[in-house]
Amino acid sequence: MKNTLLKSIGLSLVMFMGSLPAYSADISVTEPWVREGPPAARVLGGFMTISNASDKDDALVGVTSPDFNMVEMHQTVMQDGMGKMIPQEQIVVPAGGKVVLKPGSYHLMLMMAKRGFKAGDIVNVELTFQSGSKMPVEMPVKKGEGMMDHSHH
Ligand SMILES: [Cu+2]
Repeated sequence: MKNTLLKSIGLSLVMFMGSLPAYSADISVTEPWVREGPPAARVLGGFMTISNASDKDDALVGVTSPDFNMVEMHQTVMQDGMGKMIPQEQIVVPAGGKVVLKPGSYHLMLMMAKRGFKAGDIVNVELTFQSGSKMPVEMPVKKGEGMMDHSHH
């Protein structure tokens, strides 16, 4: 009884932290965040670092969110001096390495939002990997001036 309670508290903590491995000992997600958009924005960009401690390549192959009707994986590439977003079937997480999803590079495109989001809100997503593991991640919404939050007034 007591043990069960402790376990569920531990699980809640993992869910709350959002950056610890949940279902795979090898894959971990750190620094997840979603860039705040205009108040009526229905498309937002999501970013995180995904690390793979195993000796086999893995790949992010799917993302779902209860808060968005569609989530795609994109890569921003420069074409003719313009940033263009290319949909990706998967994002490889190399063995013993990591992939960084960040503005101007790989990112999650959270589309058809079911409600508005502002800085301080949380976007829940579930990541599916090629290895079959799934991982829930809580992504805090932040203002998007790089990694630093410079307030403009
Ligand atoms: Cu995009």
